Amino acid sequence: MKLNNHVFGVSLMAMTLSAGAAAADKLTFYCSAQEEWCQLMARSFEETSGIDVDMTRKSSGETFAQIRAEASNPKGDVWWGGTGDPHLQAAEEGLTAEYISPMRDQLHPWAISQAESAGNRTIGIYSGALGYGYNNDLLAANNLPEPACWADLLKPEFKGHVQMANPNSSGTAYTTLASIVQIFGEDEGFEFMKGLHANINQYTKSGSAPIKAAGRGETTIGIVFMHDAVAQAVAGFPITVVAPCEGTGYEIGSMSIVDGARNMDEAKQFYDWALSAEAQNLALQVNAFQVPSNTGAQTSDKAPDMATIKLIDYDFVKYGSSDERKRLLQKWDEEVSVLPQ
Ligand code: S7P
Repeated sequence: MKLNNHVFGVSLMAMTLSAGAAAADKLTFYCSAQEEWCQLMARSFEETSGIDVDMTRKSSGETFAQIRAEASNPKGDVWWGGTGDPHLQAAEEGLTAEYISPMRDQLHPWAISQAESAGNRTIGIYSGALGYGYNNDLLAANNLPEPACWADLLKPEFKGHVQMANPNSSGTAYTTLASIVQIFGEDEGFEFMKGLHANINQYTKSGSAPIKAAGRGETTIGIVFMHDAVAQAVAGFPITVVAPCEGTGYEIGSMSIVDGARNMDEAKQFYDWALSAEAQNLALQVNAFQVPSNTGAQTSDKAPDMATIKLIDYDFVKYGSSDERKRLLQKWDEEVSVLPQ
């Protein structure tokens, strides 16, 4: 498998190979799930298909920005993983291609409705609820109360104890912003984000970084998808996972084919394979505890039980629209991120 750090000499050597040699099938794969899962998907698809995969892992917002920047000369073929909102925005902006996979009838309705709302330019591959996790040892060492609600994170005693990602780069953090606005209403939601800002010790680039930091004891609380917090607990870190009492948002992790992909056939082949139960079961090998979109794929018994979490009726169409995503991010940049801490 070729990763994104190509060695120049190797490319040069390939270019000088005899002109008669047939070029190998290849796929440029943009991945926005966790690194280990991205690696496993790339390697497994290579083994299954014989197609060479060049994988780059970036957060959801960053990948969206890259695909948009490359629109006049697309370099990526398929974008797999990451929260649905930026996939929906890419669809609306015509950055991704329409495709109806023959695998579609194997999927849960929520995965198909994601496709239908985007003119079949994206599709759901997994879902997961937003929440947070805290480090039990740090909480006790700092004599802090056990948080159970979003509102608890605004308490003055949590100043400097909370970490989340930047919603511009991270799909997780954009889901947080959009969920808070949907739970509390826009005015109160932005007041919440300002209060939260006062307690934040760092905005990270990647969405799952805050709970990894909590696992290492570098922050007490990390706002993340609950499945990312479970992964840290399963790895043996002293993490408690919280489904906030007011209710919470969730993601439909998505996949899209880049419009004008250079390797369109290979992209479709990957897309069909990635919707299969067999490919989705690979998640179990890398402690990815999302709910898979193929009805025949297995959900880990450690995955947060979506049926017991108070989920809001997340408006994917509105919060995945280009205007709304841009507007909310700009408002957060101008009214929240600039405030002193
Ligand atoms: O780690 C898995 C996961 O939480 O990562 C995706 C996430 O959007 C990528 O990270 P960013 O927040 O940095 O964009 C989620 O889709 C996925 O469940």
